[in-house]
Amino acid sequence: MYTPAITGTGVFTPSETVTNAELVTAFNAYADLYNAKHADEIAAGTVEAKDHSSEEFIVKASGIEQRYVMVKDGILDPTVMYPKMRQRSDDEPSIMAEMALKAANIALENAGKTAADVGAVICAASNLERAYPAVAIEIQDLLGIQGFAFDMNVACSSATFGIQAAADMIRSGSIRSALVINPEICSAHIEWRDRDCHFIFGDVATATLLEREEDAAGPYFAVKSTRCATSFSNNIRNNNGFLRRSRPDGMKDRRDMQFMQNGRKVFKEVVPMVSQHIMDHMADEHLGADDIKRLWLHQANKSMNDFIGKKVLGRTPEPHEQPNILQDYANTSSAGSIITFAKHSADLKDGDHGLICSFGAGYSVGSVLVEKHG
Ligand code: CO8
Repeated sequence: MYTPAITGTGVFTPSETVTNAELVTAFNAYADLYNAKHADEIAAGTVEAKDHSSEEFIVKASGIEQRYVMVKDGILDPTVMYPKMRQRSDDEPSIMAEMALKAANIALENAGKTAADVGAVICAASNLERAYPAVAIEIQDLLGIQGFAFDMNVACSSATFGIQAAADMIRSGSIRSALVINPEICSAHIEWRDRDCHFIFGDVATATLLEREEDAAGPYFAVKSTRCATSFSNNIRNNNGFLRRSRPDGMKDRRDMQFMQNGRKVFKEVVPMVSQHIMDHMADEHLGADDIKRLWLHQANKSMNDFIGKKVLGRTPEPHEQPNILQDYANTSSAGSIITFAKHSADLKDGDHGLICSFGAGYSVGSVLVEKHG
């Protein structure tokens, strides 16, 4: 048995941002157009008028101040309200592979390694731009990596489930190393025309290089153990899929083809589930709250993280003990906890323990307990 270690991480941040102010202006213009168009039905009570969104609500309810997006064109146009992406030919890199490549190269450089040192690629994300061939195999090809690659999807928990898969393979000796990559284009999946969720998501790609501990070329985080759990819930759901054309209303622009959630229920049900999951994981490793130097939590909602941190540590965490990046990035689905880890882990000292935890649709929750070396 070998000890797996996180030896490098990379974050690719898109160049375009959408601020809350821009978002709310566009949404309110869209709502006004919609209400004018449906004035008669609204007056007759057969159609519900759309209320305005507000910056104050967004910051108070979520902690989000802005988000990065791959393509801004269209998102803020009240007659469009989705990112207008260019059609790519089958002979050029897909957009997910392109952003994955950027994150992967940063992770490799960060670890002092090259593609020749990598044995497998896992593309783990909440949305994959096609069914096949696997995006992971395209990334493998573009990087020139030997071995194998596959895609996996556990929504917001894709990164930690991917890390568990890679860590288990390294531990058993079936591979020496793997890149777990999380390219998330949430902007193409959310419903920008729904004020309940139009502010939630952003785009990014993260990459995590896992190797055998003895192969690390610099400081690293040994993966002490991982823990994954799922429990079925319809509270975060998307009904798009390959059966869509075969349904009675075919390709109609139906609301349930984009991200849907019952946010209040998610909040109430997921916070205790995640807190217990982390506490059980720590107890099994004989670690108390004082033994954990840092929590790198999934970045969906600031209050959610505040509740989880307080429950797990038994006190209000200091900001450096449980850093957030959602104010800048919004919810980037599976990538959120990895961005936080990548940006807020270099200062940990030899022997310090920390825990990465993601959670979301499924429901799903995954935790990775790490120990700093070097
Ligand atoms: N502006 C002004 N008012 C608003 C707005 C807005 N934009 N939106 C809602 N309101 C109103 C509501 O209508 C409501 O009005 P009323 O009281 O009259 O009914 C009032 O404000 C309060 O609304 P909520 O109860 O919904 O407000 P909350 O305080 O609960 O906050 C949140 C809403 C932020 C959604 C919160 O519930 C939350 O964060 N919940 C957890 C969500 C979460 O973590 N979800 C995980 C999803 S991510 C995931 O799992 C990955 C899925 C796959 C990835 C998809 C990629 C795109």
